[in-house]
Amino acid sequence: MSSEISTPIISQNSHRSQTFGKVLSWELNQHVLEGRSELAKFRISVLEEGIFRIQASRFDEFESNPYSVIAQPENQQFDFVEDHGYLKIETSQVKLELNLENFALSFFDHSGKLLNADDPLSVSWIGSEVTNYKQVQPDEKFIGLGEKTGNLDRKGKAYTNWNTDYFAYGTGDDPLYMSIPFYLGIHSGGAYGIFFDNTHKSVFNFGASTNRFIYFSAEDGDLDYYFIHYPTVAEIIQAYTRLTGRMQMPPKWALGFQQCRYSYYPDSEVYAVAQGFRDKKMPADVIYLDIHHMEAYKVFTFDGEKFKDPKAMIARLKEKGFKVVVIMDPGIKTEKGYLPFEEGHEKGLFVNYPDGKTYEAQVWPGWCAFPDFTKEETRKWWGEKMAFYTEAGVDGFWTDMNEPASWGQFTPNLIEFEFEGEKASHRKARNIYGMQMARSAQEGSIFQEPNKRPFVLTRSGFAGIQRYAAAWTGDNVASEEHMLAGIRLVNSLGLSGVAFSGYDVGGFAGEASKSLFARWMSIGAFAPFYRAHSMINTKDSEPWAFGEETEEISRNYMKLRYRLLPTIYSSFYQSCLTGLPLSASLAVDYAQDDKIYQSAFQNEYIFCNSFLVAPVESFREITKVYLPKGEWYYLYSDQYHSGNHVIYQDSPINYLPVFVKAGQIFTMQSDVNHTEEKHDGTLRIHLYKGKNGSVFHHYEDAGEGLNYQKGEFYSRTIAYSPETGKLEFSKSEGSYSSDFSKLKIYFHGFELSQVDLLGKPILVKHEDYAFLGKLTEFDPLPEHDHPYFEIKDLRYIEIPNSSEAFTITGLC
Ligand code: NBV
Repeated sequence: MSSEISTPIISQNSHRSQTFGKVLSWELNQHVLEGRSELAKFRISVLEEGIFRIQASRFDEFESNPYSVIAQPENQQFDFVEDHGYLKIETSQVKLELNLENFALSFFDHSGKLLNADDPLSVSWIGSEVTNYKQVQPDEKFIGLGEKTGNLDRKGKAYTNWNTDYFAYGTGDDPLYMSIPFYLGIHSGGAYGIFFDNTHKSVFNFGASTNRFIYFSAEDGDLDYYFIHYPTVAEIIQAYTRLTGRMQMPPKWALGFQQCRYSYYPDSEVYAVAQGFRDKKMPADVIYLDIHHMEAYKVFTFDGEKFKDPKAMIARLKEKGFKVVVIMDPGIKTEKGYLPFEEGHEKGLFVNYPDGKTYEAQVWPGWCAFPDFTKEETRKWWGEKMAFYTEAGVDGFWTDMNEPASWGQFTPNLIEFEFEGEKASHRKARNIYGMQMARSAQEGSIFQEPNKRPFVLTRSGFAGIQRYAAAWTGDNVASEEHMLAGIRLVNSLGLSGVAFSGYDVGGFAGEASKSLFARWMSIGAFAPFYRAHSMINTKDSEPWAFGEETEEISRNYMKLRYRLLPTIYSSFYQSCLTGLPLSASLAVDYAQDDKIYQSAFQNEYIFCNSFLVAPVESFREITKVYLPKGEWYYLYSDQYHSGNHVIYQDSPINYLPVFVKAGQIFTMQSDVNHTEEKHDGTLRIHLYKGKNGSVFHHYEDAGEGLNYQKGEFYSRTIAYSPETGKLEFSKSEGSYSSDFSKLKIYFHGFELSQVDLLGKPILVKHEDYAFLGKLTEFDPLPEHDHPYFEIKDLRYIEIPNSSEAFTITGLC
C-alpha cells in the first residue's frame, strides 16, 4: 500500500519553531511505514509487539546512535489500515494512530485505552533542535530517566542530559554524571516507556513552566524514540533492556562490602585498613586505590615511593581475601617520554581539534590529551595498556572523570571524535564518551584475563551502560538528605536498566555524624553496590572510625549482607536474565498506587524481591511507613501487618525498618569474612506464610570465571503454594554441585509441629532467632538502651540437600 513518496526535503534553518506538518506522502514497505511532509520525513517500524520505533528527520538519511540499542532490527509484522485521515498500525499490544494532518501520534493499548498522545504540535524543530510535544494524561506520573535527582514522580520538573562532573551536587541539582533518556509514564490507562535514542544534549520537560504539554528535545540529530508498552512496569523495563542490554554476571566478590578512600597510601596504610576489617570481624572484599597510587597522577603508573612493590602488596591483600580495584581517569598527561602519551599521539588515538591538533585540557596530571574511546582502535589500545594493572594483580577497574571532566568544566564543542567512523563533534559525542571508556575497561579486562569476570565501576554513562559496568552516583555529601536522595538515584537507575548501582556510603564530601554513618551502612547493606568512600582531608571514615556504637551497628548490617549473599547472588543472576532492578522502587510492582509517590514514601523500595526497605534519617526514632497491598512481616520480630496501610514504625538507630513480603522465600548462609571464605555448608531458607505464594530462583556457581556460561551452575526453583500448603524444590539444573550439603528451612508465621517430606513426617523444631546481633550497652543510662529483637520459637526443619526434586507438604 502506498501513496507517492519523493525525495525528502532538507529544510532551511529557522529561528522559529516549525512543525512536522501535513503528511504529503507515505509508503508501507517490508513492514516499515515511511512518509514525508514538506519539512521532514518519518519512519515507523515495529521491533516487537510492544516496541515501536519512531524516527523523524529533516535530512536524507536517518541518523542513529550506534552505541545503545543492541537488539537486532527485525521488523515485526503488524496490521495496517488507512482510515479517514489516519494511518493505523496494530499489534497484539499496541495500536498506533497517525494523524495525517499534523503527524500527531496516539498510542493505545490492545483494549483501546489511550496510553500516550502527541500534542498537535507533535514533532517540531527550532533550528537544529528537535522536540516531541506530548499531552499529559489525567493524573499521569513520570518515573525513571536514570541518574536524576528529585522526586520519584518527575512531574513539574525539567531535566537536562549532559554528562557533568558535579562535585558535592545538591540533592535537587541537574545534570549529573550519567544520562539515560528513558522514562516511563504511568496513569490509570496503564504504563508505557519512551526511550529517546539521541546522544546530543537533550531535555525532558515534565511540565516545568508550562501546563500545555510535556516534551523531550535534543539540540541536534533526529527524533528517534522507542515507544514501549506491555501491561506492567516490570515488563516495560524488561523490554527496554532487551533493546539496550543487560549486565553480565559480576564476580561474587563485587557483591561484598567495598572500602574506598581518596586515597589510601602508602601500601602500609592499605594493609592497615584491610587488616582492620579482619581484626574487627567486619566482612569486606574490596579495597580501592584512588588517584594517589599513581606517579604524578599518570594512568598506568604506580608511585614508586608510596607503592614500592605493588605486585607483592596486592598478593598480600589477596591472602587476606581482598581484591584490589584501581581508578583509571581518561586524561593522559601530555608529557614527552611518557609512553601512553607518546603512543597515543603517534597512533592518532586522541581527541583532536578539527585541524588535527591534539585537544588538551587540564585535569589531575596537568595538561592532558583524551583518548578517543569512540574509536575501536583506542579502546583496544587502552585495553592492552591495562596489562600494567592486571600483571600487578588488580582485579577491578574504576573509570572516573569520564564525562569527560576537566578544569574549567566547559569543553569546546568543536573537538572531534571518531564515533565509529561517522565522526562527530563534542555535541554528539560527549554523552557517550564515559560509556565507551567503561566499555574499553571491560573489554580490556577480558582481553587481559579472558577467564575472569570483569568488574568495572563507572561514574559516567549513557543508555546501555549496564552492559559494561556498575555505576555509582559520584560525589555525594555526608548529609541525611543526600543519603535519601542516593536511594532515589539508585532506584531511578534501576528503572532505567542499570541494576548494579550504589552510592558512596557515609557521603564523599563532608563528614558524617556517628548516627548518619551507622544508618547509611545499614541502608547500604540493601543496595546492589555496597561501598563506603570519602574525600581527601576529611576524618577517617572506615566503619570503625565513629566509635563503638556505630561500629557495632555497621558490623551487624555488614554481616547481615554477607549472610544474605545466597539471595543477593541469586537475584543478580535473575537480573542478568531479565534486566529488572535489584533495588526496585515501589513503582515497579505498585505503579498504580498513588500513595507510593508521596514524598513520605517515595524512598521505599523492594530489595531482591523480598525486602521492603523503608529508609529513614538517622535522627528519626519513629517513622511512617507505607506498606502496599499484600501482607508484610517486620524483619526482626516477625510482627505481621496487613498491607495497604500506613504504619508508625519505631526506627531506633540499630534497626533499619525492613519488612518481608508475605509468601516470599529468601535464602541465607552462615557468617563469613569475605565472599571466598567457606561457610558452614547449610543453606538457610526463610519462608513467610502468606495468602499469595511465590517462586524463588536459587542460583549458585563458582562465583568467578565464565564456566557458568557453559552450564557449570546449580539452579533450582523453590516454590511456595499456600493453597496446597506445599513447598516444592525442583530438580537442580546445571553441572555445578551445590556448596550446601544441608538445608535449614525456617517457617515464619506458621504454627507448625510437623511437616511431611516425601510423604514422611518430620518433626518441626523451634529456636529463638535474631537477624542482627545484640549491641553492647555502652551507656548505663536507660534512654541509651538499644532495643533488641528476637523471633521467639521460630519453627524450622533441617534436611540434607539434594539435587533431586522434593516437596514439603503440610504447610498450613
Ligand atoms: O579520584 C578522586 C575522586 C574520587 O575519589 C571520587 O570518587 C570521584 O567521584 N575523583 C572524583 C576526583 C575529584 C574529587 C574532588
